[in-house]
Amino acid sequence: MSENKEQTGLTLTQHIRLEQRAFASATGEFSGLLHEILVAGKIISREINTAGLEAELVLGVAGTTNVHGEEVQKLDEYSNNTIIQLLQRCGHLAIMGSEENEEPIHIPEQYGTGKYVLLMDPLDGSSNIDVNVSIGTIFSIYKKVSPGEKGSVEDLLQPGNQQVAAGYIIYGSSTVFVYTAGNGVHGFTLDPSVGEFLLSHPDMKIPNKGTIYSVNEGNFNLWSEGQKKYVEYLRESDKATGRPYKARYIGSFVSDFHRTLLKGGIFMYPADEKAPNGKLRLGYECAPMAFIAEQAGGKASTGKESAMDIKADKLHQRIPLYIGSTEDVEMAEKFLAED
Ligand code: P6P
Repeated sequence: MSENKEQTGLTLTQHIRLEQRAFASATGEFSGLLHEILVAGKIISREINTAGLEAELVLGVAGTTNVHGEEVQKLDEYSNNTIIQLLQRCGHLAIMGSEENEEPIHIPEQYGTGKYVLLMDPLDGSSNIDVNVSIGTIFSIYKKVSPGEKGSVEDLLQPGNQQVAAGYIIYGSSTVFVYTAGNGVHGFTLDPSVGEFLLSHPDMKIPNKGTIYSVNEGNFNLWSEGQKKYVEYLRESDKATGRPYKARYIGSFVSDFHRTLLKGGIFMYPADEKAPNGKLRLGYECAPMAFIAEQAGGKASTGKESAMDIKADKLHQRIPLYIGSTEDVEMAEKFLAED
């Protein structure tokens, strides 16, 4: 669908329908699937935005830990359950994978299955909930590739370059839904007074080069020599290349990525001595954001190869991640090639 500025204010539902017509066999399944995700986003947004008022109900930890040994926050569970319940019933999915569930999530018989599969991080950055830092939902959609009606884990281990759509919902000063269906990246801001996501960021593009770097420098001593040299390079003064870069790190991937998408620069979660594959998960964090970054004219890499070409061996596989402006990611790869 060709973008024009007059479409600002277009609803997300209308945009999805136009996208589907422009690229997919117009079966309505794709629109129906994305519609359920936007409904989940509205419900989670409402819950998060009242969290402060009902602190004893929704803030704080749920007293359990997830597959990664991380404390599960009550809003984590709420978000995960909301998306699972809505998406299982939509009839367009054959199987789901979630950060909060060790095993794949199958679709109960009574709902029927469809030709898509979904991977999600229901509430990324949830350790920031109690300090009112923006957090987000990340999703990735593939076509089912396994034989038969029911999906299998194989459907959830496809390389990112097979995605048909990906997006995130950032719950911050406003709730913004950003997605791509392979035809550019588009952002929609929730107008709570009418309960609609309205087009606010048509055809988003990452600047080819930025002046911001985003990484947890607390891990500096655990990094490879190439990683250390790259960050030291960014800190040097050189007007011609816009250095020293500004350091910005929120510690909430969706927020750090959203800023990188809008302003350019680079976000990194490198491998280190503690985490030889980095921290972020390929299926529901790195691959969807890589799809968005590439569709916005940017790049996503493990530091050695495109993050979009990696085929996962297991559902919760981690990879090192360098994502953002193409020139910045390529500069990082040059330094890492020295390792
Ligand atoms: P660190 C949040 O817990 C998260 O999964 C991402 O949202 C974020 O980018 C990363 O971890 C932060 O990790 O080690 O810097 O605290």
